[in-house]
Amino acid sequence: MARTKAFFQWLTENKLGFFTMILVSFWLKTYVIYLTKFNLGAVGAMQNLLLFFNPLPAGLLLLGAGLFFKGRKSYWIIITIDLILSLWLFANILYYREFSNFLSVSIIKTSGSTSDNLGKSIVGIIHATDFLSLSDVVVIAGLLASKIIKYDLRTLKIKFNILIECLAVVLIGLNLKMAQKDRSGLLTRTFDNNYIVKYLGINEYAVYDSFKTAQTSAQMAKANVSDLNSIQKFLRANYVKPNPQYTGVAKGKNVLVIHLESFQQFLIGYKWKGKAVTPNINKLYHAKDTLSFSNFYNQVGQGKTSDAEMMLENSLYGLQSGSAMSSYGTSNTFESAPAILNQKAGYTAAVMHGGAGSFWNRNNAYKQFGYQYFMPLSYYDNKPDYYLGYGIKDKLFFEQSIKYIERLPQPFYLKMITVTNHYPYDLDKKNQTITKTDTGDETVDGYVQTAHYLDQAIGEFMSWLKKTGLDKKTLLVFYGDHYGISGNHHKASAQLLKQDEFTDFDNLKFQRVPLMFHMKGLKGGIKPTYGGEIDVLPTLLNLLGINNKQTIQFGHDLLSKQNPQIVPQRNGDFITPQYTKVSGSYYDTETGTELTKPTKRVKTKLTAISNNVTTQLSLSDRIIDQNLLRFYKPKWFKKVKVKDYDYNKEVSLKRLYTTDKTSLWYQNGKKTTQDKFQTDAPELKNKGSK
Ligand code: GP9
Ligand code: MN
Repeated sequence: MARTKAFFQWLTENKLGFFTMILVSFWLKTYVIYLTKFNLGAVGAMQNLLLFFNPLPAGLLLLGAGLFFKGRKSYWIIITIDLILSLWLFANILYYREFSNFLSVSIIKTSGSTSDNLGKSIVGIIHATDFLSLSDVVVIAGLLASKIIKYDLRTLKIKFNILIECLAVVLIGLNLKMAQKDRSGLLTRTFDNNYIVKYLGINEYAVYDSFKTAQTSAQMAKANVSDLNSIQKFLRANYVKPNPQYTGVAKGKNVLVIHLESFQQFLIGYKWKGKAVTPNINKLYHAKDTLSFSNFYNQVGQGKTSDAEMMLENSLYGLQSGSAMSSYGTSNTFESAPAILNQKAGYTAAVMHGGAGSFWNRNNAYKQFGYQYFMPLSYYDNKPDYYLGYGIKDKLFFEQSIKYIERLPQPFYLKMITVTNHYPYDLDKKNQTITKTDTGDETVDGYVQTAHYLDQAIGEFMSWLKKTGLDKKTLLVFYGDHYGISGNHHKASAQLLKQDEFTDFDNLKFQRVPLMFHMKGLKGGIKPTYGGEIDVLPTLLNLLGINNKQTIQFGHDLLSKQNPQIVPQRNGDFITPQYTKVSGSYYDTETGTELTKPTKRVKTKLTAISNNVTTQLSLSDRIIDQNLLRFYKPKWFKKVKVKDYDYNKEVSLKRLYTTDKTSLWYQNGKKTTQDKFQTDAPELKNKGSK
């Protein structure tokens, strides 16, 4: 009893007691808000520990700054700091509720153009419990004003205050170290703001974000229109005419892009224990009305999926480090496929993805790309058994997407991002219909299993397209975004390919991914042209008959006879039909032998290709780093305005569900086509599906 009393006295009459009270309440309140107001997805002991721990070091550092002041001032400065931190928390709770993402400096800066949406959505979404974020400030300030907490006017030793700040810095360092151990590339690859908050905390996120924004604006301030002019000069000099035989063959068709997660080319035709791993995709690859590419490479860097998306829809490269979509997607100007198709040919553009909308900053970047609809995880029914790894399992994803696809006005440009075939390739038992490979490398052996599952999902979706007749009106584009088996598995990769060894050269060849254009009546065939993700947009635009001469794109029509067939990799390596560069060494592409003593003539050629590759990469980087497309104002293209887009589910679905005579639903006699979708997904067994 006496002890409790003494403790209470210490809290209310001692400056350190007061500091401890405010620090602990800030810490615990932040933790409770993490758990209840955000969807940070902490899994495992380490992530949960860091989630609990991370408000403490920042609180200690920031609130501790108030200890340097004297007398009553010190108390009120600490309370003010707490208030600022709490308001930041409060603002994020509201923003998160709507956007599943955290506020960033660029959002706040561009709020002039987004304020309509922000304001509209924030009114009416405040919950009473949101005020928990401010409650401790109010209570403690009240206790102080009503003299229940008494001022302790003694001054703390400066050495002691410095010690507290040092301790905070050490704890922040420790936190960062543990976080990076659990998630390598946390700060450099910029996947998702949720990750930064989960691992490091909401205040550290603010610092990180401000730092990134300052870096970006410094780069942008330097740029002017002449920077763009010199790039345009390079692009004009390297322009090749698209193949006229294919110009407009898919004019007016829907475009349905299917993102095959982590899908490598070697899977096509691959058999395990006598069973084809991807029979449906194999069939598509060989179909007479499919244009397939056998030497098509992924060109992604650290931004993985997001780099693939950046290249496919903008014909701009990803960045040397981090993800362009994450770092620049919120504020940069783009001239992307969805906007081009919308403006030039009246397409409605949509993306469907059964994963978090904030991942790779999609929910912001897609607006700059000009997507009218973005349906992320929140649009999907997510029962406990439906989700795996990064999102809804593919079969369930397709099944649940039907109700949205059939309501899209036609022609549409739709991208569907699958996710089940993602590292670590762990598939739940009931979905396993092929055995794992037996290399003994755990991260490799599940790959055929998830790829097989993805293939089945594609098969189910294809039959729906056929049954509804949508296949006749649609150009399907399939692509693999990047490798599934990284370069750290040489031994297992050799075993999979039944090779004696697996060299760095083999690994570069392993970067091939499928690219297929499939459409009823398309003059197909398997083309050996060397190309990469950067080339998809120019190829697509030619098929759709959209003039592409004025655009700022680094790729070339893959069907063009004059295609230069130089495929840059993000690290400066390259592949051409003749020569390959891997980690600085040159090889003969056909034989794989290293060119140890190239002739002078060959050397000159290699240098020229190398220079072309590095020039392309650095010019593309400049466009993104310095936001150069803001200076690009061709007559035919209107700059995309973020405020024209709203991905709020209710608002979007209301818009989608207004009767549109061009929609599949309308053409099906205003009836759903859901019954035409059949799936063997075990999760839906009791739902009456086959
Ligand atoms: C997540 C998914 C995965 O939404 O697209 O991205 P990745 O890890 O493949 O880059
Ligand atoms: Mn991916």
